[in-house]
Amino acid sequence: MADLRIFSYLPNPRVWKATIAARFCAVDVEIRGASAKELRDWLWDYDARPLAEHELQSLSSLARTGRVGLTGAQLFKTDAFLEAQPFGNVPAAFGPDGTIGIFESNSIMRAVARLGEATYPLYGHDAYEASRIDSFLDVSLVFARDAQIYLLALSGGTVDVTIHGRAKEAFAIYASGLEQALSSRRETLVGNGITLADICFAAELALFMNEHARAEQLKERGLDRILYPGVQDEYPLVFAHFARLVDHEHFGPDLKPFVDKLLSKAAG
Ligand SMILES: N[C@@H](CCC(=O)N[C@@H](CS)C(=O)NCC(=O)O)C(=O)O
Repeated sequence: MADLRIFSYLPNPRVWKATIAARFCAVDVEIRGASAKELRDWLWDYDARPLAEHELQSLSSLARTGRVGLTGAQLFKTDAFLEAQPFGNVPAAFGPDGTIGIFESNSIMRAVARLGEATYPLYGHDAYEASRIDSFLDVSLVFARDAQIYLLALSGGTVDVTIHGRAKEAFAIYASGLEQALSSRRETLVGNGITLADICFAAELALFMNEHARAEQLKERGLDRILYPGVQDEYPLVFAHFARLVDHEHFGPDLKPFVDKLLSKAAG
């Protein structure tokens, strides 16, 4: 049995926070899921699985309306799922027997680091380093909130100047802080090795690169690209760090194909 099971729509950079961490510290993580569209016909449960046509009818009492990302969709979330996952979101992680639910991708990644701490110190060497890592995870979540609103609006075709402006400001604050943190010739955000702070950063920036696939829509609405072609010169250390991480053997399997695909859209 895996150390941790994660259920999510796939591919999802938030899930990669955990799978990248798992490669560093040799934790066995099982991933279950399918595309966001297909998850509408899945049972949302520790034992998540696709539902057969006849089950979709008989389980209609479980149908709950999605609110974030899957807005308005009827999702079949069991009572046990909601007991373990009170906010009902994915990625949703579970301990081995499914009773303990862990939610929020940063916390799921922390669970992996704690389970594998004897193998690799992804969560720092002491209370001070761990807390500095938490500082980066907290600011990442603040950025991620505005980024999520922006990306969902882009995918739903509802982006406007206010949503765009908030995301632009959030990115500027996030990237400036990271640029500052990397400025004294540091190769990682905390201490001397890769930690959860770097993994979270790489996954969040990869997720934000979904903007590259929406350039046409932004143009139509007279909005600029937040990740415009010159953004690398504005935050050179941030983008150099990102490039290093994407090429890393434990990040590459998840991030490289995804990032390369989005970069080719940006160029096209
Ligand atoms: N901050 C959360 C975001 C999770 C989230 O918002 N998930 C959305 C999809 S993007 C969801 O599961 N929605 C299900 C619903 O609305 O019922 C994380 O990092 O895990």
